[in-house]
Amino acid sequence: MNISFSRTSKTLIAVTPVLIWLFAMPQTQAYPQFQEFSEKNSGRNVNCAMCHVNGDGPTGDGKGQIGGLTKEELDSLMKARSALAPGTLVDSPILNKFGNEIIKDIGKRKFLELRQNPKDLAKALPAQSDLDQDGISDGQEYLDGTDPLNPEHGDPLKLLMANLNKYRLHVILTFIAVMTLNWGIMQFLKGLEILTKPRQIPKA
Ligand SMILES: [Ca+2]
Repeated sequence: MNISFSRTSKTLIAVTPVLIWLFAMPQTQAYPQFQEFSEKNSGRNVNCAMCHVNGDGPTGDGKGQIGGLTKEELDSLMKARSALAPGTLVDSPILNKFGNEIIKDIGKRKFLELRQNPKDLAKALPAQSDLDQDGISDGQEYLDGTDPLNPEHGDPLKLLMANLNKYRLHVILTFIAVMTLNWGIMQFLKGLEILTKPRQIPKA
């Protein structure tokens, strides 16, 4: 009996720190609905890096993953998770700039509601928000499955149209210059033709 009690006590002593750690550690909260929707809607490969620091998501002990966070970062994480209403500046260490912006713009409560209808996340984000300034809104990049933090990454046609719009004055001036040059060359060739054309000597 004594031996059994002793073994039980030793086991409890051994597992207690692990249990304390498990309860003290923030639980991983992953929301794959959004990544799955973006990937399916766009036909592009979308991984967790669209919103998270780590492309493998928040689980693990790597950079930007819960197991590797410092005490200060854990405090920031808990603060970010309590930002239920929109308008709160959050700096979650497991989220990238886009992920933090989503929570700031719509709040954690709304974000959790949108799990039922992840398509509506695009409409919930501010239409003018374009974090990478490539001319394609964050919400549209979410629908397109492109990186909202990389100005080189976007739907090719939309990037072209955005750049044409952005540099329209340059495009117009270049067009005028090309047309003017073309006109000048045509006039030069006409003049050359006149000069080189054999003269018609009138018959006496
Ligand atoms: Ca963009």
